[in-house]
Amino acid sequence: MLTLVTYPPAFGQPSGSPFCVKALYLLNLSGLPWQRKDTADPRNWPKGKLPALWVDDEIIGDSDNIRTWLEERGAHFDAGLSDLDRATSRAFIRMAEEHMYFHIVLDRWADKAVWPIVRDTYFATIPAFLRKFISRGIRRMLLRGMDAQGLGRLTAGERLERIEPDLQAITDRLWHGPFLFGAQPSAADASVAAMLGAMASTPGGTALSRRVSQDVMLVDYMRRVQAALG
Ligand SMILES: N[C@@H](CCC(=O)N[C@@H](CS)C(=O)NCC(=O)O)C(=O)O
Repeated sequence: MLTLVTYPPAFGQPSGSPFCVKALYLLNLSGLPWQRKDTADPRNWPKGKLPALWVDDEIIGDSDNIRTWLEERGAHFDAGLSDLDRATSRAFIRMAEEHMYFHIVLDRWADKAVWPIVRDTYFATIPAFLRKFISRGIRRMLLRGMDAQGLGRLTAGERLERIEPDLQAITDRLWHGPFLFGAQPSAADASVAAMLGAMASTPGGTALSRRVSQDVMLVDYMRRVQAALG
């Protein structure tokens, strides 16, 4: 049996981590039977991150490696896509995971009004009297990383302007079909819908969560992916 090690559900999403949601969507798309094991502590898993796929005595870390592992065993996530669409799909996945994702991180970890809600959800298993102390160092390190990456230096307004073309690119594709690359869900939907779901569900009513959750086209799309792969 395949076991997906994942962060627990949060904010109405199947997991607090969009990468875990992506892995869960890919597993459902593969058609293989699997089960989940929830943990809030990533330290003992590959690279200290989640998701991970646990298969007998093998542990595959990283959602990209999980995708490759499933494909090597027969999963066809991009069945029916042309070479051109497969190339575009790759770029959409990178856009989602290497750009959109960091907007979610900043929305959740940098916003002073949102952070206490996120902290009490992500670190719920740590006793309340220790939670602030333990999470403070983790938050400081993460925000330092975002500052070095660059997006952390933008104001919330500048971030919203920066993300808008990504959301437009997704919407442009959705004018042409129910999923990003046609009538059936494919690998890009797993990544993109997971990131959109996380954006929309960030608590505290941030500008980004409002932008995504009030966009009828994106909301309908997330519902379709959830119905097909969730
Ligand atoms: N490239 C990885 C990214 C996974 C990732 O960044 N996971 C985050 C949660 S969204 C994590 O576990 N972070 C824990 C940490 O950095 O300490 C993937 O695709 O699986």
